[in-house]
Amino acid sequence: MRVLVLGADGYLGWPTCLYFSQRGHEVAGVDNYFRRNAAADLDCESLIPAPDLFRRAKIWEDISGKKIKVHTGDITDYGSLLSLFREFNPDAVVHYAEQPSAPYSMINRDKAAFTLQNNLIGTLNIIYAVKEVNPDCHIIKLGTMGEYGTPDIDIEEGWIEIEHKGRRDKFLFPRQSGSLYHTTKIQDTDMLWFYVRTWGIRVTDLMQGPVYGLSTEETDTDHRLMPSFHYDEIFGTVLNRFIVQAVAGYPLTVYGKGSQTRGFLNLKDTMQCVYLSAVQPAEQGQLRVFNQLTELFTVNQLADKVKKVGDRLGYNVTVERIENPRVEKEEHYYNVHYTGLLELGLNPHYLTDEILETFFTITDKYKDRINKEAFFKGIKWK
Ligand code: USQ
Repeated sequence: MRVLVLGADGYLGWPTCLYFSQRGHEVAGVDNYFRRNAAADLDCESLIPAPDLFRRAKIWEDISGKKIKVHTGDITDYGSLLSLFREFNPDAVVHYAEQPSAPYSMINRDKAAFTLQNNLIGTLNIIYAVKEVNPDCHIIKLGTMGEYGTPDIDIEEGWIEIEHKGRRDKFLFPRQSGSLYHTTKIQDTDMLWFYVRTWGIRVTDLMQGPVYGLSTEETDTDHRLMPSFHYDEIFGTVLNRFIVQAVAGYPLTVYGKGSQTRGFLNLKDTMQCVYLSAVQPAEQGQLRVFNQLTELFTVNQLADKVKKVGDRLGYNVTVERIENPRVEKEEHYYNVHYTGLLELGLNPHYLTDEILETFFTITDKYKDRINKEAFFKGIKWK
């Protein structure tokens, strides 16, 4: 397959390029370096000093003999996206090229507007490029479990059958997110569904929970191939933050009561999920939705696990419950269905003490780069 990865410089994008390349596919990656630049502006740079895409592609070629074509480009610029599609003619496009942070989208109006513009126009441009160049191209879109919010009923895998006044129909599962960023993901899903119905394109929308981890088979081959990794309040996800906080001797920042439950997955499993979706594509005229997670945890459970393993390794981990800067339910029902990816062949890496230990060991190598100021700036939802 020819696979185009949009957002190739990111935490998920770069390991995805390697994963497909290692398995014999032709890969092209594009990034506009938004996150690198935003992180530099906001003083919250990646823990791991990742070389730029051109240098990383060269390192990968030297190690594996495999070529990844890389481009610097912004997918909100339709002209350049279209030329890329024409030149590479992908069979599948993996779309990570979004502003991915809930706190970033809540900083102020400008950042909210940027998030809307970047995420929605980017998605629209991909849809148009697919239609114009190859309507058979499979769009694999990173959505988020946060689209559903925390409803008081079971969360189905994308769709729900509703019986109303004696008649039945199938709809997208109701969505009610908790940030402007997550709202743009709902809008993406709606837009994709519109064009699936109207133009018959093929789309897989992956409702992913927070990802953790630092290693994949390919990134482990050389430290210069490791992904960018954020632990700050804006771009870091909760478990990644907790590990770095523990290594730095900073109290784990549990927001509010800490009973918020989310569906988590290992970085290695994100790779599997995206790959399995690509090699077993959606049909034309199908919006296929998977809930992409392997386990449910509350924030408190994660803090307990990190404390237990961290203490055993000699870190003396402390936990602090701080006032929740977000508006979210801290105690809620959460029962999610997530069998679709398992049926495609996902073989999960669950969060064991051993996995946490390895995570501590890798993080510790970079502890001199930890900027404690980045752990908590207090970006409030209101
Ligand atoms: N949390 C804490 N302490 C922290 C950081 C977070 O208690 O220091 C809590 C949050 O309040 C929230 C939960 O942990 O209840 C998850 O927060 P998060 O920052 O790990 O994840 P979130 O902001 O929801 O966003 C992340 C990714 C986003 C992805 C999403 C999946 O940044 O791109 O879409 O995870 S999900 O959460 O399922 O929507």
